[in-house]
Amino acid sequence: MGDCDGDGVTDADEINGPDGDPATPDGTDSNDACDYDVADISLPVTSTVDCDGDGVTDADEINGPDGDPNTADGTDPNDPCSLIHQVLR
Ligand SMILES: [Ca+2]
Ligand SMILES: [Ca+2]
Ligand SMILES: [Ca+2]
Ligand SMILES: [Ca+2]
Repeated sequence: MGDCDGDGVTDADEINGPDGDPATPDGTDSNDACDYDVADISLPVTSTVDCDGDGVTDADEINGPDGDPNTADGTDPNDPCSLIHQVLR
């Protein structure tokens, strides 16, 4: 399973979209690290983009402090007001 843009969503999931059908326009761009469905992320994010411009990379926002995108310790990569707040713990 490739993830060409490193946004944590496999190319297949990006192209097929939530309904698994590549013929419907619900997919995301498998070559755009800022275009993805947060719910479809299954791999650690490896891109270095900061899509919402809050100064925290999408990788840090989605992976969270434990580096695992499957745990709910990350922040919203599309919300510039949602930052990593591990210092508050
Ligand atoms: Ca991807
Ligand atoms: Ca993408
Ligand atoms: Ca960010
Ligand atoms: Ca954010």
